[in-house]
Amino acid sequence: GFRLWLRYAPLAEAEAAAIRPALTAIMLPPEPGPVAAVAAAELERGLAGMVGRAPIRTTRLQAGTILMLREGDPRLREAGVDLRGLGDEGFVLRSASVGSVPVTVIGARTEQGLLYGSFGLLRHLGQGRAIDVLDLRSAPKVRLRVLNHWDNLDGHVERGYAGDSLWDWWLLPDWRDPRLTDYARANASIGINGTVLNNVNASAEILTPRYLEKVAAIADMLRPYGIKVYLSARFSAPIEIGGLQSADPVDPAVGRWWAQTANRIYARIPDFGGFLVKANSEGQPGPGDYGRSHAEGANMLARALAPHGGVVMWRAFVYSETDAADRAKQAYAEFQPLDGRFDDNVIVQVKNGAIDFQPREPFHPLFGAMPQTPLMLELQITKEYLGFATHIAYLGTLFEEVLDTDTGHPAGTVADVVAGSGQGDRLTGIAGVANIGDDRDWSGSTFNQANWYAFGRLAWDAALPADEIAREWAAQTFSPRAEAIAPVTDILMMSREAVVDYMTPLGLAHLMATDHHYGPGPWVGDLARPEWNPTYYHRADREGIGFDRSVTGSNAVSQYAPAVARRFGDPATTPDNLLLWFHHLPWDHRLSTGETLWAGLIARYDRGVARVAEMDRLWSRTRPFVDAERHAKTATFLDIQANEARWWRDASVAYFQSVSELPLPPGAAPPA
Ligand code: GCW
Repeated sequence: GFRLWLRYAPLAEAEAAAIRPALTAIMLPPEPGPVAAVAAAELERGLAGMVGRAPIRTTRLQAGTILMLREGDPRLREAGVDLRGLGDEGFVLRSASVGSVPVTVIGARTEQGLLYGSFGLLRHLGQGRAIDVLDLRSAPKVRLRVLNHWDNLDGHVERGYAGDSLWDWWLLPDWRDPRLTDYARANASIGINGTVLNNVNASAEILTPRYLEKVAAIADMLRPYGIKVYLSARFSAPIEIGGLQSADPVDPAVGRWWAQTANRIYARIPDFGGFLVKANSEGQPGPGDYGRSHAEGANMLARALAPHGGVVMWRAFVYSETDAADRAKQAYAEFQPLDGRFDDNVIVQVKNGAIDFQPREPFHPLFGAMPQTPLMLELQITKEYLGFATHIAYLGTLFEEVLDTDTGHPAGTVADVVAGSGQGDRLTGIAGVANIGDDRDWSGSTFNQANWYAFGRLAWDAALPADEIAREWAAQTFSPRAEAIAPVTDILMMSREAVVDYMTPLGLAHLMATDHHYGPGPWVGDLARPEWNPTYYHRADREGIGFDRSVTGSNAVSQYAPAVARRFGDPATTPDNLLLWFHHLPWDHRLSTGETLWAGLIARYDRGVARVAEMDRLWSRTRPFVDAERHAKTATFLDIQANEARWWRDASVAYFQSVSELPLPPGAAPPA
C-alpha cells in the first residue's frame, strides 16, 4: 500500500498498445525550473509503469510528444489552447497538432500548473481512458489547500492512527528521508499546496532556531512539488522561548518579538506559508488571557507575517465550560461579532460543524454569517470519531454533504462561501486534518487513503461528485477494470452512512467513549466538564431523546439564516438525519417514514450492522483484482468493523432501552 493511488500498475495490453505510440516523448518548456523537472520525471515513472515504456526527453517535436507549454508560448495558439481563466495553478490537457505533428499539450501559466496537468494526465490514463481526443481544463477555486498535521515534536500524532509522525526531528536536518518526496508527490497529485507540520496544540519549541533548521529542510524537499510549509504557533511563545513576561498582543514588545521571529523564519524559508493558531480553546493560551479579542490576537501575528506575504489561519474551534449551556453556540457567539475586524492576510478556520467532526453534523452556522471575513473550511481526514483506521468510512460523501449545503445566506452553499464567490480576490482555503503517519500504508489502512485522496480532489474542485472521486481512486488504487471499480465504489459510497447508523443515527452526536473516542459510551455522564458527557448530548430519559436547539431550547437554530433557522426549528421540517441534533422528542414521535422514533432508532442501528455485512460481501468480489496482502488486511478490518458495529448497536440499544424502558420493536435483531 505504500504507493497509494500512484501505483501506475500495468494497463491491459490493448489499452497500453494504444497509448504507447501516442505518448512517446516529453518536451519541457523553454528554460525549465525544478517544478517542470519533477513533472517530467513523474510522467516517465507513470508511463513506464502503466504502458511499460517511459517517454524519452526530446527537444524536437516528434509524433506523440507530450508538449509542456507555459504562458506566452506561441505554440499555444497553434494548438488551440486558451489559458484564460485558469489562474496560476490550473491546466489544460489537449490533443492537438503542432507543426503538423500530433501531440498532447499540457498547457499552464506556471510550472505548478504543468505539474498538476501532468498528474491530471496520469490520473486520466490510470482510469483506463483513451487519450486521442483529450480536451480537459481544470483550475482550483480555492487558493490554500492545506493539510494540518497534529504531529507533536516527540513523534506522537494526536488523533493519528497510522503510526508516528513522518517528521524525524531527531535526524533532521541532516537526513532527508526520501519518503518525504513520496509524501510531496502524493499531495501534489491531488492538488494540495500546503502543509502545517505541527499540532495545533503547539509546542513553542518549533519556533526556535534549532527546529527551524529542520523545518527548512522539509520545506526544501516539498518545494519542487509546489507545497508550502506552515507552522502552528503557540500564542504564549514570546514568554516560553522569547524571555518576555507577557504575550499580550497589544504590547509592542510582543509584536516586535513575533516580527523578529517571522524574519528569522523567512531568512531560512523564503516561501514560508504562515501560522495556524488554536487560541483560547481547550486550555491553549490566547489573546483572551489578556482580555483581547481573537481579532487583536490574529492581527498582531498577521502584521508580523505581512511583509513576507505570509498568512494567519486562526481557528474558530473554541468552547469553554463557563458557558456550557450549548457548546454548539459558542464559536458563533465569539466570532460572528468580529466580522470585518481581521486583517487581509488572516483567514478564520472553521470546522465543518459546530461541535467536533462527528459522523454527521449540520453545517457550522458561521458559514455565510461573516461576509466581511475570509473563512477557511476545516475538515478532519483522520477518523477520530468514525472508527479510527479500522472501520471503512469514506469521507468523500461527508465532505460533499457539507460543501453542497445551502447556508441560506446570500453567499450560497458552504462551498461558495469557502471559494469566496463574489468577494473579489480575497484569501480562500480548505484545511484537512491529516490521517498520515509513518505506517507503511501511510494512513493505517488502504481505504483510509481514499479519504486523503478525496480531501485533495474536493479542495481542488468542490463540485466533483464524491462517487466520481471514489471511482477515480478505486481505479488507480486497485484496477481500472469495471468489475473492480464497481464493488469498491459501492463500498465507499455506503460506508459513511453505515457508520452514522451504527454510531449516531438520527442526528445524535458525541456518544463515543471518553477521551479516546473509539467505542460507544452513551451512558457516560460524570465527566468534570458538562459538555464532555455523552448524556449532555443525547439527553435521553423515559420520555424522549435529543438536544432541543429550537426556540424552546438553546435556540442555536437562531444562528442560522432565517430560512434555515425555520427549517431546523421545526421537527416537521428537520430532516430525519438531523432530527435529534435540533429537537428533544418523545419516543413515540413519528419520523418522516411513519415509524416511531424508538422503532426508527433501532432500525437504523440494525441497518448499520447490515450494511457492514454488505460491504464485506462486496469486498469478496474484488479478490481477483487486488493483491493478496491488501485484500486480506481489508477483509480482516471488515471483520473487526462487523464486530464493532454490533458492539455499537447492542451497547447503544441496551443503554437507550434502559432509559426508555420500551420493549424492542418486533423484528429488531436480537443482541448477538
Ligand atoms: O477534535 C478535538 C480533538 C482534539 C483536538 C481538538 C481541536 C487538536 O479531540 O484532539 O486537538 O478537537 O480540534 O483542537
